[in-house]
Amino acid sequence: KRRKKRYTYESLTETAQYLLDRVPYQPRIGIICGSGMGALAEALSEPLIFPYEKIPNFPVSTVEGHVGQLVFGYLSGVPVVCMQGRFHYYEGYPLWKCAMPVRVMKLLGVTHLIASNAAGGLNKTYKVGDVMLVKDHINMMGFAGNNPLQGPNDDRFGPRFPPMNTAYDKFLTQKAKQVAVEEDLGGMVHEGVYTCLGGPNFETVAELKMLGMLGVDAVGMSTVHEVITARHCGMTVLAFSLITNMCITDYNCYDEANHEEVMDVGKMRQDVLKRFVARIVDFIAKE
Ligand code: R1P
Repeated sequence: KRRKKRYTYESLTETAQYLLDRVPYQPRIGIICGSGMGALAEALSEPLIFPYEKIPNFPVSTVEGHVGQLVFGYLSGVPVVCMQGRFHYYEGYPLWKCAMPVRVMKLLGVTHLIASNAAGGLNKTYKVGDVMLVKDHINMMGFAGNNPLQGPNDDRFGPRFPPMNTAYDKFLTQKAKQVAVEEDLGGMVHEGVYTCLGGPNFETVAELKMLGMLGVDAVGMSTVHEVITARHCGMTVLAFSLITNMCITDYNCYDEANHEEVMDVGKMRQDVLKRFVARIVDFIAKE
């Protein structure tokens, strides 16, 4: 049997319905856990867990540090759904497939997306363990014509040509910054520009120098396609990067980026991030 090329509105509705038939409420907020940050989902009370392989039409996670399950539950008393494991382009999935859970969230009733990621700090003022609230992104893969919205547009999700200048909700980002400072996250809180590269290799020195010149503050391999998809279907977005390593832009430095370090920093910061996300959820619910 040939696999369907793309998800349709109908097939994603089927996926959402499968979940709604098994969860006695509609989640309001969707949370995506970055590498090593899966513990964010452990903060949910009364968790209902769905491994991706059990959910109709869902891809499966193949990366270490991404468990691969949807967790429904309550955070700060608010019904939420958490992706404990996301999909990356380098796993072999096209961008529209990587971002499909966002559309499922929309069909579940989610209005706000909180996307987290582990990223390399390019801005020299950043330190490992810092949090960067994403104020904007540069869609490098989009420059080359690779975009999750590529292909026929279904107006039931959103318009053919969605604007992106207001992708990251300014009000929510300011609030999150305030919360991060109040919670004394233990590191510094920044606002900056994120970019997503295809991966899976980490960047060369020349690539990082170029990105720095373009105004990029943190580099990763996710989030951008999720945010584009979320904004396309009218969701309010907050995104943050945990700086898990500093980008090496010096040819005389022989340190090397590695995924273990990325996950370790995620784990190290998991408790503060849990509190941080719980407070943001509380704020959104009361907004
Ligand atoms: C590299 O260590 C991995 O960590 C980041 C990068 O994108 C890459 O997948 O993961 P998340 O963006 O999923 O947090």
